Amino acid sequence: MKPISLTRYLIEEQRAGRINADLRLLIEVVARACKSISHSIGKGALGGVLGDAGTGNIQGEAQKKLDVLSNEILLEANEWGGHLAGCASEEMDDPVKIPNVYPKGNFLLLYDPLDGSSNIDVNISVGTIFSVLHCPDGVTDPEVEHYLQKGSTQVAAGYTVYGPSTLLVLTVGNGTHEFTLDREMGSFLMTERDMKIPEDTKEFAINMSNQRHWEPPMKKYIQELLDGKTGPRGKDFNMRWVASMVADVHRILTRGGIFIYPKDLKDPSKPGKLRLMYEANPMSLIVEQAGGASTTGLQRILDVQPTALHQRVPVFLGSKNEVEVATRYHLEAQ
Ligand code: AHM
Ligand code: MG
Repeated sequence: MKPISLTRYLIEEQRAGRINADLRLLIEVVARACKSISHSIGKGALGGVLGDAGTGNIQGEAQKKLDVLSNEILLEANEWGGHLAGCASEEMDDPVKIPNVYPKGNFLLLYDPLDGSSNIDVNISVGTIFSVLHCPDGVTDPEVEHYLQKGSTQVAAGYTVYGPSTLLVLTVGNGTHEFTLDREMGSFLMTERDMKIPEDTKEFAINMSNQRHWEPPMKKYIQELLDGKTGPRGKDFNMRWVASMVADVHRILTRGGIFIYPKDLKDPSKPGKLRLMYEANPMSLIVEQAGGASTTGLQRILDVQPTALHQRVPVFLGSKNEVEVATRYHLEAQ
């Protein structure tokens, strides 16, 4: 049977009353922008888009040309559609207001335009992550405080992977579904409905080079996995680390695993590397909708009350039973 298109999926969700026309349009526009990003990335060195932009973002990270380009593509695609009240990005210090020449809608869009950007220049998968929130009632010019909503209030979340094929994984709160870009047709087609993360796993993803900086519960947890058959699980574990969260999370959605980016003591001022609002929250909704779990090591990520737009959090997500053990060790050490 021919797979259904993203457009048809969204229309069916609208008919079922799970999304409204504005949210459908918003997701279509984000998907269209991601196609354009995919196209630019696909050109590689021939498109003159590789390398550093020579600028930095609010987090002091050097921006790649493709970070800047992807951010612009998403901004331009979304600002005139009439479905957004505002948007915020990893690459911009402050949220962007919708220019007064365009109508405003009721949604807030947050995104990491190009996640895993250290991988761009070496031709390894990267992606876009996005989160959609309601703009609070009566607010027409949203400020930072209006974006600081718990992840559990997200109305949609998704990511793309620009890899051997371009994928879009999406949830509107009714399961997690995968769409693959048909490059000839130019449309996303559903290639997996209701993705499910196995509860148990034999695979973990973590940057092991930080091991000496970890806190004791983190060291204890990973040591158990490394002990393999002679450890408490009685089985050997495999390790994978792409260093693109989109690719690591996609592997976990496909065949299970636990992904961890913990707090470490290398830079005690940082409570983790990944950003809550446009990395951890959307990925957590996607993972929970696929039957997995996601915590900071101490609490469910979707329950964290954000205090800043670019706030960082530790992230433990994936196969439920392993996330539970790692979280228990951290809670016991409190
Ligand atoms: P980015 O948004 O600046 O690309 O950073 C986030 C990325 C994640 O995709 C990935 O999981 C992590 O950083 C890799 O970090 P490290 O290089 O420390 O292994
Ligand atoms: Mg990122």
